[in-house]
Order: sequence, then C-alpha cells, then structure tokens
Amino acid sequence: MCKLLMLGVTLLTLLSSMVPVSEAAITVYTNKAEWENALSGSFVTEDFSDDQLNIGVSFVSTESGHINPAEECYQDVLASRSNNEPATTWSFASAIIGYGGNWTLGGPGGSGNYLLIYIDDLSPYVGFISNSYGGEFWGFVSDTPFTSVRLVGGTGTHQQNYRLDDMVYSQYHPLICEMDLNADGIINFVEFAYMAAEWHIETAPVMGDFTGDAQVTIDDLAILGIFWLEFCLQ
Ligand SMILES: [Ca+2]
Ligand SMILES: [Ca+2]
Ligand SMILES: [Ca+2]
Ligand SMILES: [Ca+2]
Repeated sequence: MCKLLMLGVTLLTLLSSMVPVSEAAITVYTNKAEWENALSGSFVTEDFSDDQLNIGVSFVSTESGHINPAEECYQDVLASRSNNEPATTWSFASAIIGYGGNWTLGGPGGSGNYLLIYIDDLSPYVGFISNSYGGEFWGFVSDTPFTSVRLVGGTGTHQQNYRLDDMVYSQYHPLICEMDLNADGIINFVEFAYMAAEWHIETAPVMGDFTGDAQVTIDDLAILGIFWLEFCLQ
C-alpha cells in the first residue's frame, strides 16, 4: 500500500511538470515514400472502406462533408462563398506528428480553387494543395505534436469540391501501443497497476518495463507519466 502511494505521488509530480510546446518546424511532402521515411515507416491509414473511422479519429465539417462508403473516400464541398467559414477539421485523440492523404480536387461544380492546410491547435499555416491534384499524395511532418488539421477552401469564385482517400497519420510515439498492456486503447491506472505489482522485481518477464531493461523502475514510471491518458490509435 505504501509502495503504491509512493508511486502515485511520483506520478502526479511527473504529470504536473509537463509543459506544452508551441513552435513547430513543418516539412511538406508530395512523395509518399519520402513522407513514410521521415516517420521511420510508423503510420496508420484510414482507407474509408467503411463508415467507421479508426479509433481516436474524428472530423467536423461546417459544410456537407461525409464519408462516401460507395466510393471508399471522404468528400467535402468547401463553398468559398458560404457564410460558415467553410472548413473540414480532422481531430486526433492522441497527438500526431505526421498527416497526409491522396487528394482529388475539383469535380462536380467546377474546377475548384485550392485547399489551405493549417494545424489547428498550433495555428501555423502548413501549405496548400493545388486544384490540379487528381489522387496524388500531399502530406507533412511536424517536429511538434499536434491534434488537429484544418482544411479551408482557397479564395476564388468556385466551390472547392475535394476527395480524400488513404488518409495517413503518425502517432507522436508508437511506444504508446506497446505500453497498452491490457490492449484497451488507453494508458491509465491499469498500466500503473501492472507496474506497481512488479516494482523492482527482477524475474522476467516483467509487465510495465517500458525501457527494455527487464526491471520496473523510476525510469519506466517517467515514461508512463509522459503518455498518461494517451490513446493507442491503431
Ligand atoms: Ca475505416
Ligand atoms: Ca479508400
Ligand atoms: Ca490500457
Ligand atoms: Ca525498465
């Protein structure tokens, strides 16, 4: 009991010392292989083959955006003259460092203008996707984690019809899924309980060893603190 209490106090201390960061260095990629390489191949795909989004992924469209199960893609019409500040916002329950997809602009209603891309919670402008896109990849990697991406129709007289397929994103730290010891998609007191049970015990295998040294120590607790209440999005 005393041991658990000590662990709990240490965890709270770790959690309260975490500070958010704001400056982001962003790199845009138009070649998917290069985007994958920049993320060491660690990413998840939503292919829109059904109307269920991957765990932890959601969107808000101010217009008529929706998943199109028949054509297995997402589509939206960001009308440039709408009063709604036309935008699609993709949100991720757990922070990501890379985002992209295969984009098709234009279609019914005109050739469209272009799409402006922003990281919502950091506010920087990332770049734009031109109306010449017909299924090609466009994505980016940020050195600072973020939780949402906002797409806005470019200025012009056309409405911006777009389709997105094979949306890809890379979780801030792939270790989150390895840490999810009971595979329920979240890092919480269950993982903490596993750690507490094996605290300083050196008989392998050890549950709660996140550093790979076959012991559960303060170093593992520090990692638990960093990813506390994070989601495994895979
Ligand atoms: Ca799906
Ligand atoms: Ca698809
Ligand atoms: Ca869990
Ligand atoms: Ca360890």
